[in-house]
Formats: sequence, C-alpha cells, structure tokens
Amino acid sequence: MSDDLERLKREASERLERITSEDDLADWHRDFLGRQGQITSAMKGISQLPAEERPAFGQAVNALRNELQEAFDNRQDQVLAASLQSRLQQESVDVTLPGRTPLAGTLHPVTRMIREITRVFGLMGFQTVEGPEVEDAYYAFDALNIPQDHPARDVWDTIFIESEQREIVLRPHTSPMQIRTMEQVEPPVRVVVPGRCYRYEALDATHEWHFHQIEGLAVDTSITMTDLKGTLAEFARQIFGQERKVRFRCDYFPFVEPGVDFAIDCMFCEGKGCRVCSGTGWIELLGAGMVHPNVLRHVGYDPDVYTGWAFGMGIERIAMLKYGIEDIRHFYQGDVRFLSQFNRVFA
Ligand code: 2NM
Repeated sequence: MSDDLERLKREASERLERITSEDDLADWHRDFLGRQGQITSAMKGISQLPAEERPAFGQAVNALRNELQEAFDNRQDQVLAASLQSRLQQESVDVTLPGRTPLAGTLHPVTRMIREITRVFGLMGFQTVEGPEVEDAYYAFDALNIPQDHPARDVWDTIFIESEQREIVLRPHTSPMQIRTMEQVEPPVRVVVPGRCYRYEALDATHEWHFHQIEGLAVDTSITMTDLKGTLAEFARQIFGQERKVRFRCDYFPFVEPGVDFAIDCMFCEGKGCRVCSGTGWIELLGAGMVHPNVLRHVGYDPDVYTGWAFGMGIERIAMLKYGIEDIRHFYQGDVRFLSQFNRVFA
C-alpha cells in the first residue's frame, strides 16, 4: 500500500477511535467515506498513476474502503449502545420514591355549611327542598304579604328580569319556595329551603350581590312560638356548642306576626363583649316569627285551623362566625388558598 493510503488509514482509524457522539460519526463518515470524502478523492488520483500501477492501487483503495466501512459500522454500534445506556440511566424512574398526592377538589365552605345545617334540621324532622332562583314576583313578594306598591317591597334591593308579561325577579330570599311547598301539600309541613339569593347591594365585608340563605318552615295544628324557640335553640347548640345561651327580641318582617330576631351569646368572648359581637356579648343569627295569617290564606290554608312559624338566615354569615372568616367576598373569589382550608370532613 502506498504511503498516502497508509497515512489516510491511520488518520481515519485514530479519529474513529476517539468518536463518542452520533454527530461526530456522521462528520467522520462524510470526511472519509462520503461522495466527496478522502477515499473518493484517492480513487480519483488513480489517473495520475502509470497504467501498470493502477490495478494494484485500485484494489488497495477498495480494500481500505471496505476496511474503513467495517470499522465505522463497529464504532457506530458501540456509540449507539453507549448513548442508549446513558439515556436509560438518565431517564430511569425510581419506583421507590413516594408518590405526589394529586390535588383533589373539595366541597365549597357554603356547600358544607348547607349540608351541616340541613343535617341538624333533618334530625328534627325537616325535609330539605330546593326551588328556582328566577322567580315570579308573586312568589317573592305578593304571596308573602308584601303587596305591589307597598314600601316594604323596596327593602330587598331586588334585581329584576325584563319581561313583558309578568314581573320576574332573581329571588332576594328563598321564601318563594316555601310558598310553592305550601301550595302543593297540606299540613303538617316541616321544610328547610337552602339556596342562592340575589340582591342589588353595595359590596363590602358583609354584603355580596349574591349569597345563600336557608329558611325553615313548620305548619301544623297548634304550632306555637314555643316550638320555634326550642327548635332554634337546638339548632344553635348543634352548630355553635351545647353551652350556648339564646336570646329572642321583637323584630319586624312583613310575612310574620309576631316577628323576632334570634341571637346567641358570643362564643368568642363568652358574652363579655369583644370585637366580633361589637361589645354587646350577643351575636344575631337570624330572623323568625309566626307565619302571618295573610300568608297562610294566600296558599289556601285556613288560619283558624293552622298556625306555623318560619325563619331565615344567611349561610355565609353562619360560616363566617363558625370558621372566623372576616370577609364575605372570600367565598366567591375562587382563591385556592382560602378554599383549601375547608378540607376537614364534617361529622
Ligand atoms: C325570615 C324571617 C322571618 C319566612 C317566612 C316565610 C313564609 F314563607 F313562611 F312566609 N318564609 N320565611 C321568614 C320569616 C324569613 O328571614 C329573615
């Protein structure tokens, strides 16, 4: 073999030995075995040789080409095997590592509060019913002893839906469903109605333009104020602790007579007076009263035969007191840092 071919062989072999990457392999192949590589140009040099040397030279170049091709194939196998090995190592999974806990959704604090309150009333024989959020004004006002043009109609800051035929509102309380219930069944009635309500409010820490209420209703022969007091005291003690004191004071709602406001002694200061109870020692929970005879007449109940009581409370307010939430707007901002604090499973 000529000195030139010897040098070419040595250069090619040494470079091949050092190659560890697929890119370098491709470069090497181009430089030596490619169409414009050194083997090709060596073959072209054959024309410069005297005729008698050409066959031997041609054979030598061919032999070298085959030799280099074989060396290349071997090296390529090694490089590919090594890179596969290191990829396997890099991408290997340690199956003994502890798993990541997936983020599971939780119930909204208002949903939890509704379930907790309806459970307590369920134990006392009350059925839970739900009704429409978009209501006929008759159910939202007229049937509740709040006639058209009566000033009491303005108290609820109602959101109206435009309609040609009827007066339609987003319900400002869940009482409409209590009217619907009484229209459909004869006493005895024992229901609680939880659900979303709407009012055109200026927003602050205690007011949202949409919120939730739960209202209760009991109608039967000889239902009295005593039943109301006993039922509400039991509710308050189930939710806020057996030691709670209760207070009833006169209040006015168009759909009841007499009407009361129901309070418990402050569980933060034990009635001594603090920031939460504004120094009074008492926290107002809800409004209630004996269902007005006009309301009973509207649903076709004879007020000389039946009596009943009803109450209504804001669910967010109860949840804020129970869990020490200082701003009602937290409920509807969808902030996971707030919402994920209510993971605890209720009894
Ligand atoms: C309240 C306070 C007092 C109430 C009355 C009725 C119905 F339908 F029976 F007339 N439902 N809810 C009522 C009574 C609601 O919320 C502060």
